[in-house]
Amino acid sequence: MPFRFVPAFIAGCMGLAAALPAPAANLIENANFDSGTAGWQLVPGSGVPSFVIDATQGLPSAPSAHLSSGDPAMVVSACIPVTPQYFDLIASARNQGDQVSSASVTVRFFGDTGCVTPIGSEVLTWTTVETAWMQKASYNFLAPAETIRAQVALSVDGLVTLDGHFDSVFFGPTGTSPVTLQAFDVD
Ligand SMILES: [Ca+2]
Repeated sequence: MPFRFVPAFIAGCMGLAAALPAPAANLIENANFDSGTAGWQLVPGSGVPSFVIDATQGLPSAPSAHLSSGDPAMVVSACIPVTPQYFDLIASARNQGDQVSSASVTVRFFGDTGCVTPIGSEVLTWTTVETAWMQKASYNFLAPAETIRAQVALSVDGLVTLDGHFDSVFFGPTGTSPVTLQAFDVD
C-alpha cells in the first residue's frame, strides 16, 4: 500500500524545509544598487565628492556605486534599529584611488536614535593594491551592549585622488547571510 507512505513523505519534506537556514535578513536597503542611490545618502566632506551609479560594472553584477573625491568622503545607509547581538558584514569593492588611498565599508553602532555618536564599529578596507573587485567579510562580531541603532558607511580616504566602487553590501544578524554570499569566491 504505497499511498500510505505519501503523508509520511510530505511530513518528512516539511520537516526538511523547517531545518533549512532562515532566509537572508539583510538590513540594508538597495544593497546591490539596482534602485540607483535610493537608501544611501552622501555625507559631504571638505571637497566636492561625487556619488553616482556605474551601470557598467559590479560584483557579482552591475550596477554598483561609485564614490570619488579629492578629500575623504562618506556615503551612509539609513539609521537602522537593531538590538545588541552578533552580526555579519559582507561587501564587495575595488579601490582605484592613488597610492595612499583606501576604500572602506564600515558598520557603526549607536546608543542614540539619530546615529549621531558611534559607540563601536566594524570595518572592511580595500587597500591601494586592491584595484580589482574583491569581496570581504567579517563574521560574528558583537555590537556593544548599549546599541539601539546601526548605520553602514561607504567611504574613501587618503590624500589626493580617492576613488572607490562598492556593491553587494550585506549587514545582518550572524547566520542570516545568503549561502551564495558566504560561499562566494573571487579568483
Ligand atoms: Ca550590483
